[in-house]
Amino acid sequence: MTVLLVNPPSLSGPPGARESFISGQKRRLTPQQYYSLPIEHLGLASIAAHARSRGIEVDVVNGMVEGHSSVAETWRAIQDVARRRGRPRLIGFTNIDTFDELSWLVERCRATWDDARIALGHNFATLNHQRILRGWDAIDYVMMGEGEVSFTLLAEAVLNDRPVDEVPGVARRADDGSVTATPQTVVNLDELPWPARDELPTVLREGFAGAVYTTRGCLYRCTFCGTGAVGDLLGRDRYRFRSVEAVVDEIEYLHRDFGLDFVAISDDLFLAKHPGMQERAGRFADEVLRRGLEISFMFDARVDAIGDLKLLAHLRRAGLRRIFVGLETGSYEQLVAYRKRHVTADQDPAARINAVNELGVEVIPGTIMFHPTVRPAELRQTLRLLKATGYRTPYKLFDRITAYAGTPLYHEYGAKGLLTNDWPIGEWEFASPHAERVFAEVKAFVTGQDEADFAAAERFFLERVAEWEAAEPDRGLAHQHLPVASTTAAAPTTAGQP
Ligand code: B12
Ligand code: SF4
Repeated sequence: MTVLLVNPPSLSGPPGARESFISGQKRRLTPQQYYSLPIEHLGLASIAAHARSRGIEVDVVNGMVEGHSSVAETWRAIQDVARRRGRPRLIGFTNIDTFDELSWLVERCRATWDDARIALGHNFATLNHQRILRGWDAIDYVMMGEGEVSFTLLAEAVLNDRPVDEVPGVARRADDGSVTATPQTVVNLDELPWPARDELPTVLREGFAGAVYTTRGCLYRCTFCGTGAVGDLLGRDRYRFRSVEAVVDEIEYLHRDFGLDFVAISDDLFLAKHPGMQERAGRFADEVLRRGLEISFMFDARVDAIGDLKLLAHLRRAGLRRIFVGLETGSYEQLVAYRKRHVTADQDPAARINAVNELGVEVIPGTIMFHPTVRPAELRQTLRLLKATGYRTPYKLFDRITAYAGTPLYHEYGAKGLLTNDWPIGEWEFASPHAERVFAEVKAFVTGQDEADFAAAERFFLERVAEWEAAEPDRGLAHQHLPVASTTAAAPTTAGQP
């Protein structure tokens, strides 16, 4: 009898030439780029730790970290656990954008162990629990929001043949066929055990990063973001944080027991412009320095949170090497459309990036090059921001926005008739055939080469954009774009910018 948690493999590449997540990342990125990428599943690891602390045996099969290159391989790994541990009674799946892989695995589990209970958690499941429970009979429960307490209580109920109707945060089909959900409990993050680190040795061996979380949720509501949408669904008070001391204790433990010398802080929003969050980041640096911890780290921040260079210099002294910044787009109007107002109309994010780079801290850009109504001038401006960071991978030249089911963006595209397929991921088409052509040609150029070179891809990209401009000039749209900073070149950094 066992309890299992499963992350599907998240394959990439075209049908017929599928590759594992790890191989895909290694093909697209240099080791200098992916060393800071955290690929452990901290969510499943945290649920496993909590359940184990209550005496429940939990196994985790993470097809992504185990480097599976087919769902069949993940299925074999699940069967191996069942052979060793016994017939599973409860299987919990997680998913960001792998619903098709997950459905395939769920069908196998259901056909093999017809009395096992099958649950699904994470943002996508939370936001789409109604549709999932109505459409997929093999899935018994959708776990809403954070899973540590709810999954542990569910496991206790299932293993002891008790009813689950009192378990918090569980959506399920009621006897009359309707979907019903129990409210979630809000956990105190400092009371949770640290995540189980079963996957960390593999992650480090493959050259990726170990991670800690220090906050949950987000104060903002960008239209494309699952975190913001879940915050809205479950209540606006979902932004919470751990104490700085507890976080540094955990990092110290990872450094001591796993030899970790770099840690990715995997919060959606480690640093916000709110004075309390700026002060907390300063205390974090104080604590790392006070303990003399020889560790470097990165975190995610918004553009509006990286204005205080004194604070960033202090964090740099404590070990800050990279900041992931969701720049999104060079168009101010588009930032407003995404509800991502991290600059005012007269501010240039490139100026902030340059200032951060000059401190010796790399900026890893989150950019969205293409969306349904993108215009040539926006493509140029987004490229300018991308280049200001100094981060070079040609794959960034054909990023396109994803309309995750359940997000405001998905509903907006649906209402505007832009979706060509609405499940499991919202697929959309371009308003202009020129945009479609630029996107397709740049993608074919980059993916058609074994070792794609950024400079060549950039030239190709700009030539295609120029052709589009010649065929369909932008008239009167210049005001749309963010102003150009006086310095736009990326400063060299000490960490060996790729
Ligand atoms: C690290 C990370 C990654 C890593 C590892 C992913 C992973 N498997 O966790 C990598 C780099 C691989 C990655 C890739 C992607 N990511 Co990512 N990632 C993150 C990040 C920054 C941290 C994750 C984390 O550690 N969270 C902390 C842990 C404790 O929380 P958690 O994982 O959410 O789990 C809790 C609950 O969700 C829930 N839960 C989760 N699963 C389950 C399952 C069960 C059974 C139960 C009961 C509960 C449950 O309980 C957990 C404990 O409370 C998050 C942002 C964030 N802060 O969450 C984005 C985030 C999850 N990623 C996101 C995206 C979009 C992606 C990509 C699609 C990006 C891309 N275009 O390629 C890919 C998809 C990869 C894949 N197929 O899995 C989005 C998802 C948006 C959405 N609609 O849900 C997020 C939220 C960022 C954002 N704000 O937009 N990502
Ligand atoms: S600031 Fe980041 S995490 Fe928060 S809603 Fe926007 S994209 Fe999502």
